[in-house]
Amino acid sequence: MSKGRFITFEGTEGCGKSTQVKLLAERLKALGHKVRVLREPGGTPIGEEIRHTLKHSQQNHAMTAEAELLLMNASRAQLVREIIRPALAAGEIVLSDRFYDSTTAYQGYGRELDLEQVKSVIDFAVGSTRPHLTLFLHVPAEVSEERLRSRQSTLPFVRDRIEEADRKFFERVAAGFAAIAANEPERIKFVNGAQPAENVCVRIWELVENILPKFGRW
Ligand code: Z5A
Repeated sequence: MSKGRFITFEGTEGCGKSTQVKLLAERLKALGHKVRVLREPGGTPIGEEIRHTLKHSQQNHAMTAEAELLLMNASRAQLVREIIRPALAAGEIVLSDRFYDSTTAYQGYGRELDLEQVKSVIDFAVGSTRPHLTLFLHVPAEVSEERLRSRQSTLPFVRDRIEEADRKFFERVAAGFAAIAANEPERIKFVNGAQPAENVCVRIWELVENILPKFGRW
């Protein structure tokens, strides 16, 4: 087993993942841990190009669900081998803003691809590299919509193909996350993301502390 720890953050858009990844990284670094912060899709030069193709490229309008599934996992296969495995082997704590549960939720439940085929593609991309802990930040749809509205009002508009999906798609994604979390209660911990960010951070710390290696006893 590798010496490091791998923690992933999951949930619907605007659930507060990026905010909590940042807060947790700061806390871990202050305690002397070496921390690696990643996001998906992306996280490597190749992955960031794939991210652009998936989200913002002017040429992506005709993308099929199958191509989307494979591109998400091409980015992931690169990230696992280029960054995650070496970082874990070196004893780092790797925090990723999304990982393969997002594929199951978005491409499996959301795009309604066959869940067994989705699982096969994920297994091929990640092999034995699995999170030690996954924090599933749950927020009601109205909360997430309100947060995204207020963030958008402060930023210039950037087209995002995935956000162009209809409301039913995002409802299936949210239901998918709930089903995924219920299936794997040992790994995936439910966190109420609708609370103030400081409270969410306290709950996350309680869960993370349990899986941290004690210094000198790796
Ligand atoms: N995707 C996929 O389809 N398949 C896959 O396998 C993978 C991904 C890996 C990535 O988009 C897209 O790719 C995503 C899923 C899909 N698509 N969609 N739609 P992204 O990386 O651009 O964005 P995101 O992952 O969806 O996250 P986000 O929208 O940036 O939200 P967040 O990171 O969860 O939240 P945040 O940025 O921390 O917070 C959002 C706002 O709320 C912000 O203004 C905060 O200041 C505020 N906030 C945060 N926490 C709180 C609390 N507790 N109270 C009040 N306000 C808060």
